[in-house]
Amino acid sequence: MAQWWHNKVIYQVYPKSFQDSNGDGIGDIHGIISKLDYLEKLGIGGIWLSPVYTSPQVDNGYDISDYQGINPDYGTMDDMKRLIAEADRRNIKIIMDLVVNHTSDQHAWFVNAIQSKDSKFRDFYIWRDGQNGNIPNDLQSTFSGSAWQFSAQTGQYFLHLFAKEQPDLNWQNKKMRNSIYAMMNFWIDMGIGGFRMDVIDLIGKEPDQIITSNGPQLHPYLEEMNKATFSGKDFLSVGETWGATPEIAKSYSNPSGNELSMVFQFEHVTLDEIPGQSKWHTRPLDYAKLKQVLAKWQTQLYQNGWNSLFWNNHDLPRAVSQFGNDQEYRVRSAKMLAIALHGMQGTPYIFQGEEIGLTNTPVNDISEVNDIEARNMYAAGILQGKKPAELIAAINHKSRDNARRPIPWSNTQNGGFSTGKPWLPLNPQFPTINVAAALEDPDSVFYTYQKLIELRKQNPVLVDGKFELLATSDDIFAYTRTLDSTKWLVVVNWTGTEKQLNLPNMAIKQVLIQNVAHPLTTLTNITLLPYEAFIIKI
Ligand code: TEU
Ligand code: CA
Repeated sequence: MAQWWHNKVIYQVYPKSFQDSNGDGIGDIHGIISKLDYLEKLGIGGIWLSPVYTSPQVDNGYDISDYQGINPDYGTMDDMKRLIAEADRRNIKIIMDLVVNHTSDQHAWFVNAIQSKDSKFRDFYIWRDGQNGNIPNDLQSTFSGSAWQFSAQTGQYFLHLFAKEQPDLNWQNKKMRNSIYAMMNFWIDMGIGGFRMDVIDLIGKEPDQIITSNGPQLHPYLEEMNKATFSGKDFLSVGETWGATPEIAKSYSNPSGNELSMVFQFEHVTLDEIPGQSKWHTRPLDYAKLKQVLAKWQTQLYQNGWNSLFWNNHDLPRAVSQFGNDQEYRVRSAKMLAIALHGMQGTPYIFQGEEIGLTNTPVNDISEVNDIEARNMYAAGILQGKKPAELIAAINHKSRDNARRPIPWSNTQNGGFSTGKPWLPLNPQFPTINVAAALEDPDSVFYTYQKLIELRKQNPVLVDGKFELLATSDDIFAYTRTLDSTKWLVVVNWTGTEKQLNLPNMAIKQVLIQNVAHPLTTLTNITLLPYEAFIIKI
């Protein structure tokens, strides 16, 4: 069955860094509303809104203390209702971030649960006795160190797979699950268009068996959630699932639709990480492997599931810095990445700033680093005797702050993000890389995204066409999409050097989009320019 997100593109807003409306240096809901016309111009069909709920902001809102309240820094519930209505008027749906693997330690449930073993919310969280006066077991937190935190009030430990201020909810408790479903229905009834489900593949965990992702109860819980909340509604659900394989992704997103609409898988964005080590230990990207992974997901989910397509988000380095060239070929390689991704089957996601080719922002010192994940890694590294320079290099390469710098809207003070002091300084390149400059330049990255979004709306071949990888040298990614008698060809040179393309002879019927002015008359034995990319009808 065709769903609205099949031919639409979703745009991720990280509220803290999008647009500040009152000069406190923090982005807010009014700010988002003021930019809806811009997003409408881009052509998107939905906004994935990173958390705006009440939160002490230990992890920028991924630590929620009230699921039915709005963080005062961002606005009020009335502002939120207005955002939903104003977006709706522009045919844009709001997709809320749903963080239900854990809450904040300031959530009323946890504040009560930590007091006593008899608290009626005790079992909403995961408590264990120590082993011989030590932690219960070796489970590690994603943000460094043990996943167990001792609580003096009762002499037990609680589980936190992220920061110690983010205690994990106990999904084995049916009352807890029902409270979550009631909260979800509160938002669904308010008229939102979907949920992006934070680390949803962890909810079936079995901590005593050291099982975190893909636990035995994961799919039963999701089926139960689906029935209790969005089932039968025109509602997008996208799971964040670091542990998904294509097989697992099919069970989440198969067309019978009793779990989720789609999931985010991370295989293609973690290829630069050395297997078995943390994300900070990297190796050069292998382009042959990259296209093999992309092709595998395209082929395996065809008619059996639905892909999410993305290069970056608020947890990852910026796309053009990670996969393209953020210097000489910034604009061309950013367009190349857009074309490579938006030609494929699935729902594309754009992370704020990606549409203007925004780059990473290197730092020199840990004092410039905000993110808890990077700060904890640095502290742990120093304790282990690692050199600051080595740790800072890793941070510049992979830290989440790269994505979280405020959006430069113009070349004016603070890039037009705020009249006050931004909570995190802007990328110093804002005088040249900014939204106003992109809108003025008909050759900017923005208009490539705008055109790709429009092509998807207008052409069913981009939505339903079968994907086929073509044989080329490793540095070239070439594939076709075929629907009935329509066939489109996507060709991408991943690299910053010229490459020979040698495809079998085929007639070029129409050039749909390209990122360099390169007249194309044949595809046999031609030279692709650095980062050249195009889509043509054949
Ligand atoms: O991310 C899940 C997650 O595992 C990340 O912490 C990831 O390992 C890391 O950031 C990779 O760089 C989600 C949210 O997207 C993230 O922002 C939250 O910090 C995390 O969950 C906890 O809620
Ligand atoms: Ca503000």
